[in-house]
Amino acid sequence: MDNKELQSHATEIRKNIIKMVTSAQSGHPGGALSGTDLITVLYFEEMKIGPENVGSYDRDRFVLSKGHASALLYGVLAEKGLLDKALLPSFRHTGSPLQGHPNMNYVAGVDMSTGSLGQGLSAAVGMALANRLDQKDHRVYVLLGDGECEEGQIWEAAMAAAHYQLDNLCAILDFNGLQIDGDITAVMNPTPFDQKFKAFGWNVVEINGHDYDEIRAAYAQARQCKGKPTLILAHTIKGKGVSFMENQAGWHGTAPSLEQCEQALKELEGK
Ligand SMILES: Cc1ncc(C[n+]2csc(CCOP(=O)(O)OP(=O)(O)O)c2C)c(N)n1
Ligand SMILES: [Mg+2]
Repeated sequence: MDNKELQSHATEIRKNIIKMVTSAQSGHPGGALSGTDLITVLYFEEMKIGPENVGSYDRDRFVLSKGHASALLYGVLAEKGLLDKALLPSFRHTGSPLQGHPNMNYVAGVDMSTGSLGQGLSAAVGMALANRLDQKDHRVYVLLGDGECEEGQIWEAAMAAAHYQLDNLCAILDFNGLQIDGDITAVMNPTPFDQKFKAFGWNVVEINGHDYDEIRAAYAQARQCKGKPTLILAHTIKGKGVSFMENQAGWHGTAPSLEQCEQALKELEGK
């Protein structure tokens, strides 16, 4: 797929993120927008997943460890044709399958229920191990937040993944520099990520998380790396694509007003 097509899917997903959070008047736009380009390339180029195999055991898996970015997951599943777009306006409403934190029992294509930060990498390690025991060759991908890496469980899972040489596991770290209360280095500094993951025995690839060529190359490198799990350390901008949300911790978990929603959609449409 060429970069223009990827860009057009990413724009659709970003618009749907804004619409969902506005319709619910709650949710997490900042971290959903920062991860959009990474996850667009993942679903549209890298993962073997589509309407034909979504129910199959043998397909690639994705764990949204930073489960608060659920609007991104629902957005990409809908864009890929795995989720009915008509459901998106019910995001975070009572009775909707599209809860604020993704529930694998409600939505086909949600591969792990997440939201309590720190747990998704452990789940992905389990999936990757099971996969090997079953002699299957599908791959497991997991999106981590940088603030999330302040959780100790992340590092236990990182240790286990390298110990078991899980080269079928690829973690993507959405390195936007901010968590709920501001700068990650001020809250509880989890950096330097590259040195830490390397010391834990991982293959580390550092990229610009909004550059499609770099994202594509990083997924290919991860696939080719043998004997180690891969971390894609992706530098991103929280709130990417909406000028007044970019790099603002205040937009971590705030819903736009109707006027702000309109302005954001105009910007995303390039008007
Ligand atoms: C165990 C746990 N503690 C606290 C929270 C509340 N919480 C939700 S999002 C968030 C910050 C996450 O920051 P980061 O991982 O950097 O996410 P991103 O910037 O990608 O949105 C926190 C503390 C939670 N969901 N789970
Ligand atoms: Mg962050």
